[in-house]
Amino acid sequence: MKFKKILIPLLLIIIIIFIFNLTKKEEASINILINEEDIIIKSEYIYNHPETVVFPAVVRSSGKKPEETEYKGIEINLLFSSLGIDITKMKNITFNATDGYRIILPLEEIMMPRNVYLTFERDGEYLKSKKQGGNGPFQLIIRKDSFSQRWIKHVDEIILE
Ligand SMILES: Nc1nc2c(c(=O)[nH]1)N[C@H]1C(S)=C(S)[C@@H](COP(=O)(O)O)O[C@H]1N2
Ligand SMILES: [Mo]
Repeated sequence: MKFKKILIPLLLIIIIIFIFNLTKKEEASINILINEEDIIIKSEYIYNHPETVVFPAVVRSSGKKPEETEYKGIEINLLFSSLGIDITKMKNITFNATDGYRIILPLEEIMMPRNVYLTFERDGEYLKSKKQGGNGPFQLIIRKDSFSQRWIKHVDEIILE
């Protein structure tokens, strides 16, 4: 009988924790690796960065019609320069995602103005994580590449070499 009494409150607590975990905005961060050095960039730094911009993009997702959207993010080379990272000495930049997806971009492509963006908002809403069914919390968008194979979702690590 005593067991029954605690069972219901216990179940309620479990359900509340479960819902809380599904809806809370995750404290996302991105790791930047340069010559063994590991720099952790908190999401707030990117969200509040003075260089963030909103730009139009056409999203092509498998099994769906192309969608005209607006993304908000920061041009990746401006992010690097604001962190005091000189990328001109690098050759390739690797972007890793939490699902194991990876793309490597040559420096020339990164240096192209208004091309490669690290984004965190789509149509005014924060990008949801993979767990929450979204493309975020961070997605790389290459504007001059209309095919979206390289629009890497869930980016969590950038390796400069
Ligand atoms: N992290 C991650 N990003 C990714 C992918 C992926 O599997 N994982 N697939 C790519 C491919 S092949 C395409 S076409 C676009 C859109 O993928 P979707 O059709 O799954 O939305 O995301 C790209 N970015
Ligand atoms: Mo694809």
